[in-house]
Amino acid sequence: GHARVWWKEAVFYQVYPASFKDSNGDGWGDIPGLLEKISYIASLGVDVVWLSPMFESPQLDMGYDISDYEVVDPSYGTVEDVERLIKACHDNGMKIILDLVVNHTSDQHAWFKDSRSSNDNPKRDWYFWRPARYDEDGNRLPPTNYRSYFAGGTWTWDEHTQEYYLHLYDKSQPDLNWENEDCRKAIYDSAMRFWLNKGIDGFRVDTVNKYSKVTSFPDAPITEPNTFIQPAAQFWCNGPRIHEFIREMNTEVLSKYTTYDGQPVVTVGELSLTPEPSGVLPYVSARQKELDMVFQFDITHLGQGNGFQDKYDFAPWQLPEMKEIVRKWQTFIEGTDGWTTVFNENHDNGRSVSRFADDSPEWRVQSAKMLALWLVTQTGTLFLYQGQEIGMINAPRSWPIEEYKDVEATGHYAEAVRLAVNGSDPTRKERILNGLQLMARDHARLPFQWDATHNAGFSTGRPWMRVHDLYKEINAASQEEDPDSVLSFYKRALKLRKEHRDVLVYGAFELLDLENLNTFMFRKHYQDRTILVVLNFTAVNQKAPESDDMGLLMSSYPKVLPNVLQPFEGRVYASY
Ligand code: TEU
Repeated sequence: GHARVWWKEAVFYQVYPASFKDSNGDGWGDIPGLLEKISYIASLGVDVVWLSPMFESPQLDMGYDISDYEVVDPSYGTVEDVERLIKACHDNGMKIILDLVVNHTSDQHAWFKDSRSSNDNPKRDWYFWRPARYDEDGNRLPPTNYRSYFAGGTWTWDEHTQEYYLHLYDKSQPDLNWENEDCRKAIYDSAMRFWLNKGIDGFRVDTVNKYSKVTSFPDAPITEPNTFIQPAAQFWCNGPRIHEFIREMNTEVLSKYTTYDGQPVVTVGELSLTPEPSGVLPYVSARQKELDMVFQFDITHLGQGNGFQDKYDFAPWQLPEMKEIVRKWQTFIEGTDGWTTVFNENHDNGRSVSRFADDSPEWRVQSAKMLALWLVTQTGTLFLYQGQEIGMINAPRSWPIEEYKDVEATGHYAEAVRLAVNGSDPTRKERILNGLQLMARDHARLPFQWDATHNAGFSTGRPWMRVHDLYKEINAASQEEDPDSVLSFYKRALKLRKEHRDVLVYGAFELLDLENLNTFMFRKHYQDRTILVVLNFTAVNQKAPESDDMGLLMSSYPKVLPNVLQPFEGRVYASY
């Protein structure tokens, strides 16, 4: 079996601070607001708070563009506020981790300002600068043809020093050059030790597999017609020195710190673009001393089109595909010293009820409960995203595109309009809009729905993102008092996970009935104990499975029918 460690059994709760709770009426969530809600978070049965970036930032990518790691953005509060937050979490028996965003900085970071100031500045080499190329007609071309995440290429021209710099994300997010040792040391001091010394318990590590690139930067083969920029992840993801860099970060920094209660600090890295277990395992194998665990994103890619360009071109999927994904990442750690994570929401994705089940008024509550059982019964460390516990759903489809604020959404939409207008893909605008309505990152960033008062109790001012039309129907206050609410159900489900942690957190996963398009069934095994999980992913009755000698532990319906699974019903049985 797997070694027992605190963070394997812990439930993590992600807070996206801009959208959680505003204390000063400027329409933007803040740390004092979050402090008011610490007892709410603790009451859920959560063990660790993961706080998304609150560092100084121009906010072009919502704080994932950091201009000073050691300063808290004034819109969120002060370093002292965060110190108070760390203490409040600990006083409530919870740990707290921060986001570590060190693949890139903001172009407003002092390091980048120095780097771009002259070709021979000592920090020139802290970022990737390359000369232009020229075609036969003498037109200037970027060093390579790589496509970036938010539409557009990965190189931006700098007039002043007459070179291009690399950015995998927005042009305001230049990539740091991890090849440079001084740069790595500065990262460890400023982004890591500064906060570890203040008592945080670990990090969620942003884009961790992109620190090492193929620095000769060859052109990518042309796989997408009609465009200069091409997918090129093979040259900037999981690069040649990646494991060396992460191991160094671990030995030099992380291994020297403990949590407030004297245990090893925790890391969870983001591992996009690594679809095979053989590529993921080295990052999380305990003896490698790199990361404790990673997010692998197959599950949130369900419904997304291929590659970056078509991410929002919705691709229909069926339940067996989801089952295969779950099986793959549930079982890949068997017989290894690695670990896995369980999640289906974060700040980069649409809401799970809207994407994986049914967010209509008739079924959204049942859908949220069924998805809760799906999560809490899986092996690995569980991550919940704010609002998931009250069944928050996507923004209404009737909202105009102007309500979408995210740099990725606006980039993809503008590109779709361009390709539609120039005739190369006439229906693209409608298709991408449809995809954004389902999968845009904006959906998760709507203000938290606290209660039925003005602005859902999020802010007394004008919220930076529009409040969901349904906040009077879906909010935490009304659910607190209702034993049948999604919130009350989540609390019970998290308790169930803790009580049956041997089987639910550590057990072996066995998928049943892969081909079934309507129900998702699996068993969990631990020694001689078995748990059976049965989930109806449709809005109609399904046949309940044989569960002969097993006892019902929990159902998402108040009244369980013997041979029938009701719409979106979930059930958990145990053999002990
Ligand atoms: O995202 C990293 C990333 O590359 C993707 O997994 C993610 O899906 C993103 O939405 C791109 O489509 C992280 C952060 O979670 C994200 O919010 C930031 O925009 C990004 O890094 C850049 O820092």
